[in-house]
Amino acid sequence: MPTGTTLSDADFVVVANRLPVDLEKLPDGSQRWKRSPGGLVTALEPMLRSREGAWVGWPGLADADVEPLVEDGLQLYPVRLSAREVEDYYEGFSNGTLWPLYHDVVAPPAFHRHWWQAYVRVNERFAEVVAEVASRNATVWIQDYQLQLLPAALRKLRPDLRIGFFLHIPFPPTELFMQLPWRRRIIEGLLGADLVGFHTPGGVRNFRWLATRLTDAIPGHGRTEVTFGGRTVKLGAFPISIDSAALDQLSRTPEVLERAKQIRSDLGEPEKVVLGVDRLDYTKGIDVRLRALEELLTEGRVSADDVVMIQLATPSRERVEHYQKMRNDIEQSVGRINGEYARVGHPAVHYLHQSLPREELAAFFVAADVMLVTPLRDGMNLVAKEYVACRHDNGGVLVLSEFTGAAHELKEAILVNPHDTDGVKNALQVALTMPAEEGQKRMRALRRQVLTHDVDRWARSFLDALGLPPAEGAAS
Ligand code: GDG
Repeated sequence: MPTGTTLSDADFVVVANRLPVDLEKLPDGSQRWKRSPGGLVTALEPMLRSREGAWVGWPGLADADVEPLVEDGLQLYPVRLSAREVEDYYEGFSNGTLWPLYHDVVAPPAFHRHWWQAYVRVNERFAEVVAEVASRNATVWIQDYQLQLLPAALRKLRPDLRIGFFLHIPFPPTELFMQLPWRRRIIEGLLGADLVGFHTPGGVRNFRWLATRLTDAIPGHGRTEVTFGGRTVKLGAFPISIDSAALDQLSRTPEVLERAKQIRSDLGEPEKVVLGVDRLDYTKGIDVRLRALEELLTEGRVSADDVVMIQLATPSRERVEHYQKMRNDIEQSVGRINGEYARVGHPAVHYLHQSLPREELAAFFVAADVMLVTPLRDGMNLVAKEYVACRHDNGGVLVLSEFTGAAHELKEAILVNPHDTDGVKNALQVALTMPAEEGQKRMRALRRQVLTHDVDRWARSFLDALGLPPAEGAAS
């Protein structure tokens, strides 16, 4: 990886569980960096570059001793995690306790004291690294549920810093949060920030209620602040988005359009293509849509001659137990549906447990007549917005779960309750038979929303609320 400039104290620091690059171990034992172009990286990269900012995070490999590095003008500071800490802090407390608890306990969260202790230890380690890296009065933007103790831990070490925190997953209903044995510590951890951001106003309300019940925080003047330890902590809803213009452009390229045609032709030119794209996660409701399709096929309301479903499921958290079980269940359903309804060369469901390049993903979006997004709970769901951004032809129908953050903004989608199988079946049938004119009207409205509310606007509005002035020379 090229190193451009030398390391120096940073005025603007992003902290996330992962760095924007992954460290990989090669078969010969050597290591190399690989870019991991997630949404967050795309969102924050221009901002970080214009401010010569730094990024602090785990490189994705246990027990890796790596020096800070400069990549393309971006300063990267790795935080070391032992194999045990990956198990207890990351797979354990983050993904075995907080993830299910914050997603409406759709899987039962496990509460283990040694997981919690590792979570505390790792959050403190992150605080030490950030305290070293940040210049005097710097702005620090902390991302997500793995680092909820970091705002307070960092403030203790560096009271001069301006600290923002953004939660990418839902902040749960108060009754559910109250199950957490370490509930007060988490809230106090977050109250270390100057601004705590959520995707939706519901998250703000839940947090505010808990802060005033579980800690000494008192309600501030507006509904969007509390006073804690003599400081004002601002709260706000900042619905995240995507780089809509870039995706719109990508979806118009001849390569993507050609590939989309090819996909339809490979599928045997079915009348309708139904698509699902998710990280393979039990919150995403992949089982919900498979069940709906299977019942529609059984009842003869849909024919496998006309309708083909593609489910792209990106591998995720494969060492966590719930994920292994869910994967088996989904693969069994796919097998059962195809066993019953496929013909040789014509599966009813195409299932890909793979991660695809962005261009390929865009081609699938362009090729799909109906996009099924049916999570039981989702902070936002960027896939829904990506589908809309790719439909420059105003084609395609989006079926979207009410329990996603995106449903607050994408009101012209066909909204469904994923717990209501009959409702999902009806919605799928409506989507498959929707007159082109109505579909286009809805898609036009959805595109207006997504193209005017992009990720840049999201980052800007959070940082404005945090009080960070635009970088010198930066476009407003
Ligand atoms: C969390 C919250 C919130 C998926 N497969 C491939 C691929 N993807 C990309 C999608 C999309 C991203 O991954 C997934 O984002 P989501 O928002 O749908 O879901 P989470 O991963 O659960 O994200 C969520 C988000 O944080 C942001 O705050 O919206 O609620 O859970 O961008 O396109 N990308 C590529 N190949 C794939 O195979 N290239």
